[in-house]
Amino acid sequence: MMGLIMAFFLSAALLLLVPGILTETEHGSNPINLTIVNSISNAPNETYSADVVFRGILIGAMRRLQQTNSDFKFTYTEDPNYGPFLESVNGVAGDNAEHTYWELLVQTGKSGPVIRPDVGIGCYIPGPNDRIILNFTKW
Ligand code: B12
Ligand SMILES: *[C@@H]1O[C@H](CO)[C@@H](O)[C@H](O)[C@H]1NC(C)=O
Ligand SMILES: *[C@@H]1O[C@H](CO)[C@@H](O)[C@H](O)[C@H]1NC(C)=O
Ligand SMILES: *[C@@H]1O[C@H](CO)[C@@H](O)[C@H](O)[C@H]1NC(C)=O
Repeated sequence: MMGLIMAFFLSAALLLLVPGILTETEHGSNPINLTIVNSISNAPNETYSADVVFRGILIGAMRRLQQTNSDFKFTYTEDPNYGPFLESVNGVAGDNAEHTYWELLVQTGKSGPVIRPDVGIGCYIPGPNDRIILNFTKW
């Protein structure tokens, strides 16, 4: 009898929890802006909005954006130690000989400071209202 009552309360608790879990993991729950800046050519900035899933990585949002918006394209190479290295954005590629690359910067929150994450696009987990800045620059 005790066991039955316990089971009843447990399943009731689970039913209450499930919708919460589904909402949190629902795709589209974390909107971010992605701004493309070319600090070398001074081409005008481009801004896209994208969605990160709950605790999702930046490259996931970039892949989804690429699938749904034909104006946004990127390529990357796979580093054996650090994962995806962002190679080109919208046809503009970094070049070792010219010492150019795509730098990953993040303006945290609505109007917070701009940080330079110590991980790449495969590890960075955007926070709510982050503005991701892909800055084509020199090293
Ligand atoms: C030099 C260097 C760079 C140069 C590489 C230029 C070149 N062709 O030589 C440049 C300036 C391009 C660079 C960029 C970035 N880097 Co860097 N870089 C280094 C550094 C200081 C030395 C690497 C090296 O020469 N190793 C010796 C060679 C012989 O080994 P290698 O395996 O061939 O090295 C290659 C990889 O390291 C690769 N690489 C360099 N940085 C990164 C970052 C990522 C995410 C990936 C996938 C690959 C990668 O480029 C090297 C040359 O091909 C290391 C720190 C260290 N002391 O190791 C950080 C380091 C590897 N970089 C790091 C980071 C975070 C970045 C950036 C994401 C920074 C940013 N916010 O923009 C960007 C990459 C953005 C992108 N486009 O994806 C981190 C990676 C940590 C992690 N777990 O992800 C490190 C460990 C420094 C740190 N902050 O702790 N980097
Ligand atoms: C993205 O940028 C637009 C225009 O600046 C702004 O209205 C919107 O709030 C931003 N979205 C996010 C998630 O920061
Ligand atoms: C492009 O975006 C960067 C990063 O936010 C900003 O510093 C710069 O002023 C912008 N440039 C233009 C022309 O809007
Ligand atoms: C992009 O890189 C240039 C050169 O390092 C730097 O001066 C500029 O502040 C960076 N852009 C942004 C938006 O931070």
